[in-house]
Formats: sequence, C-alpha cells, structure tokens
Amino acid sequence: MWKGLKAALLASVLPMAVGTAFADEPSLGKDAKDASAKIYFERCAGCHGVLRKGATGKNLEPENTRKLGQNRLEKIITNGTDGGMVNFDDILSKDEIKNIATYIQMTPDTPPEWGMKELTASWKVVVPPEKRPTKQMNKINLQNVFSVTLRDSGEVALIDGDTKKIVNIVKTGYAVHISRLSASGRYVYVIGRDGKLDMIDLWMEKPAVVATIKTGLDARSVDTSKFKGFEDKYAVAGSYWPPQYVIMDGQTLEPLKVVSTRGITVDGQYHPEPRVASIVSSVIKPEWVINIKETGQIKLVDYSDIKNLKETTIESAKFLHDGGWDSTKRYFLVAANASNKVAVVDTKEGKLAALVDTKAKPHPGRGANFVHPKFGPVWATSHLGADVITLIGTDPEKHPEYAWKVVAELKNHGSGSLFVKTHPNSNHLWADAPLMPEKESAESVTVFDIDNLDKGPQVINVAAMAGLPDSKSVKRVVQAEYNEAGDEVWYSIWAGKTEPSAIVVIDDKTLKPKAVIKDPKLITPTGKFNVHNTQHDIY
Ligand code: DHE
Repeated sequence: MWKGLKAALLASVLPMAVGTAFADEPSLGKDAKDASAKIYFERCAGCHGVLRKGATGKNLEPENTRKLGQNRLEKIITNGTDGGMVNFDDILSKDEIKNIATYIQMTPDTPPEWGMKELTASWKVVVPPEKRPTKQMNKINLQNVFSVTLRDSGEVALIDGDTKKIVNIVKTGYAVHISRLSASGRYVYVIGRDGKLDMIDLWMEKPAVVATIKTGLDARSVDTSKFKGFEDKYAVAGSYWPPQYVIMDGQTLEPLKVVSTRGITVDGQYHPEPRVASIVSSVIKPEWVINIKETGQIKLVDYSDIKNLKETTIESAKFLHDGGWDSTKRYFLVAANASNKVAVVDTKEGKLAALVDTKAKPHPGRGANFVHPKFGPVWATSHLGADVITLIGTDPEKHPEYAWKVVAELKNHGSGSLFVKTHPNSNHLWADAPLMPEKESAESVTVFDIDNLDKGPQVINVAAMAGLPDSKSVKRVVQAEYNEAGDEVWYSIWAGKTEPSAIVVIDDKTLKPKAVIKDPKLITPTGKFNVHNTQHDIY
C-alpha cells in the first residue's frame, strides 16, 4: 500500500494512511476526501499540524471540531477569525469549504514516514562536483544576487541586484519557502514545502540546480555548516512531517543522517509531531540551532562528529517559530509565538539566557539588529497579533540593565506583521503588515529613522509605487531585504497567482522608488534572500 502512497507523495500531495473511523463519523466520498486532504496539507497543516494537534492555529482534532459542527466550521473557514486565521472565501470554492469543514471532523490520518531509504531514492546529483566549474563562469556580481521565492509557481527567480535583471528562473519544490547560502556564498539551498531541497551553483554560466533531494514530506527550513573548517561541508533541512531533521553532504546533498524530533514538550507531555521550525548556523562553534515548534525545545546540534552526534536540549516555550542572531552572533532570539515570548539562547554557554514576554504573536523573520541611541544594541521583532515593534536589549556586557528586556515598543501601522529589517549601513528600520485584513495597511510599510525614533515613523504605500493595474484584491507588501551595500530596500508585491506581481526597489536614503521589477514570470514573489546578507546573517 505504501508504494502507491509514496508515488502520490512525489506529486506533492501529502497522502494519508487510513485512520480508524468512529461509527458516527462524518464522511466524504473518496474524491472529495482526497481533494480535501490535499487542501488541508497545502493550506491548513502549516498552522494546525498534520495530526491537527494545533500550534499557531487551534487544535482541530474531531473532539473539538465536532463540538463546533458543520455550519460553524464553514463560517470560520469562509470568514476567518480575529485570532489571525485568514478568510478562505476568495481562495476556496463553496464546495471545497463545505468538504474541508467535514474533513476536519473526520479522524486525522497519519502520513507515512520518510527514512534513509526514501531519502536516498529521492536524491539526485544533477552535476557531480568534479564536473562543476572550478571558477565563476559568469560576470554577475554574485554577492548582490537575490534568490526570490516565487511561491505559487514553485520556483525561485535569481535576480542580479546590480542590473535588476532576472538571471534565471529555477524550478524548485512546491510552494517554495526559503533560500539559504553556503558559507562560501557559492551555493544557494532552496527548500519547498513538499520537502524538496534544491542546491543551485552560482558559479555556472547560468546558475542552475546541481543536486536535489526530498528531505521529508512537509518542510520549512534549511541551513548549512558555517563554522571555520566546515565551510560548504554540510547542509541540514528540518521537516514538519515526518518530524525530523536530515544532515546532508553540502556538495552533493547525499543524505548522511536523519534525527527524529519526536519527544516530550516543555510541560512534560509526549508529542507525536514536534515540527522543525527555524534553523540557524553558528559561526562561533560547529553547531546548528534547531528549534522544535511543538515541544518548545531548542536543540544545539554539534556537527563536528555526525556519527556521534551531540545535541544540547534547551527548554524554552511553545510554539517555536522564526528567529535570528543578535549582532555579535553569540545569542539567538526565537519567537515562541503562541506563548507571546521571545526565547534567548546563549550559544557560547549552551544555555537559555532569558524568556522575554512580549505582546501577542511575535514574528521576527530573522529580526533586525541596530544600536539604539539610549539602550545600545537591540534586536527588533514585529508581531502578528499587535501593532507594535518590540525592541529587546542584547548587550549584557555594556548595557546589562537593558539586556533581555523589552526596552521599547514602537508603533507599527498595523498588526498582521511578518517581517522587520535593517542593515548595518542604514539608519532605517522597516516593518510590513501583509496579513492585515484591510487593504491600505497590507499594502503599506512603516519606516523608522533609527537615530530619531521619537520623531515617529513614515508609513509608505509601497504597492502604489509598483504601478500595477488596479484591482479589488489586496497586493500584500511583504518582507524587506537589503542589497549588499545596504542602500536599497527590496519589497515584494504579492498579488494573486493569476495577477501581475512586482518587486519594488526603494532608495534607502530618500525612501523614493528606484526601480520596479516586473515580469510575467515573477509569479507571487514573497521572500527575497540577498546572497551577501544571507551568507553573513546580516539583518
Ligand atoms: Fe514562513 C520563514 C514557517 C507561512 C514567508 N517560515 C519561516 C520559518 C518557518 C516558517 C519555520 C523560519 C525558517 C528558518 O529561518 O529556518 N511559514 C511557516 C509556516 O508554518 C507558515 C505560518 C504556514 C505554512 O503553511 O507554511 C508560513 N511564510 C509563510 C507565508 O505564507 C509567507 C509569508 C509567504 C511564502 O512565501 O510562503 C512566508 N517564511 C517566509 C519567509 C521566511 C519564512 C520569507 C524567511 C524570512 C527570513 O528573513 O529569513
């Protein structure tokens, strides 16, 4: 039976093993059930979990959903909730909503595992290392290339940051999520939500995929080994399903080790689906920081001897999501967004430095580091559940009175924010709010002058700068990324799959548009990863 299921998996749909149904269980015909399972995986599992145990989203196990009942569930899915769930009436048809409401009252099925056998079978070296160029074969300024997620086409666009021209559009995994760089800056690693990891060689005349593997069935994160002596040696990808991380050869993606993250939550309960959220790579130790969402445990994984792998497990809070380094790259700050906390890990000591209480649902991306005129070095996060940008002091040596405390809350133009960004060469702090239900806010960003924070921010409608045709649908403005020099800010205008999208490049000094990148191939651009900034964790 698994053989057939796995074949279907490769077609990017998470198949389900047949669960045990209750006698009075709501039911769907096979086609409707399969279609609903696909929608659930693509649209719902990210927040609610494959087993529907809940994380950022509510627990959707039958004992809870059946209490709400078919009509109420249909209404919630149609209109969304104040708790941050978006409305699906413009994404799904009435019939799809009806079926999904029934589907989530049915007993969740357990998807199959994905071990070394499946990993190896899915692994392909497209261009072996010995056949790759020995020097850069193109004339592109590689340090200023942007790898841009084209979410709904399952591709990344590699864009030359100097000329603003598309260098190549590379086919990647389903609903591709993030890109990360090898320590040398030569290879881009791109992870899809279907767990497909693609490795792109920027030295080729036309940068293209040189190795690929399916690291799991549902994934969000990837990073590489960055410690001295281990540059470009390993890659690591974290899965939502199966809950595990996979260590691979950094040159070929050959799978070397799979480590399960199933285990006990910080409050002592077994959890069958503790998903791997963010992963960052240390430059002060041969170590990855791997954040396990449902357990609230942060793993420091020492990769110096992967046969005898050492993991330090640090208790923090549920449910861990995204985070980034402080400016010294000793401390890592991660949002435990459903607990309204930011956990701070001292990676030098291998200990939790603090759990900082914040406003609702912090969502930093990787956050933003700058020197505050009064509080010294701070790290910033915006929030999904509050219209503030929280600043946390990060300098226990010279500013101990502010370290790991919320020192200020700046006003954002809305809640529903996903990402903040700054750059060491800039005096601006940028924040988006793409998940605001209201069009004007979702299409605008807030910009602070870091040296004059009291002056209050400017709110800029970035979507309007793109000059796209008017439409009723929201053109969400999402995720600032700087160019290498730190004098331009790139924002994605994330429109619908069938509508034109764009990238707006803003002059960081004047805050005026400098260029608008438009191309029919730029389908739903979201995350942008500048090679230099991603390679060196500059944010
Ligand atoms: Fe993301 C980072 C998970 C939806 C764009 N997102 C992350 C990370 C995680 C995560 C765990 C941290 C990765 C790391 O640093 O190693 N994202 C999830 C989800 O579970 C969620 C909520 C729902 C889902 O089903 O996937 C989700 N994410 C989205 C989107 O809808 C976004 C806005 C658009 C898109 O492209 O899918 C989106 N997520 C991003 C981006 C980053 C990210 C751009 C990287 C930010 C950075 O600066 O590093």
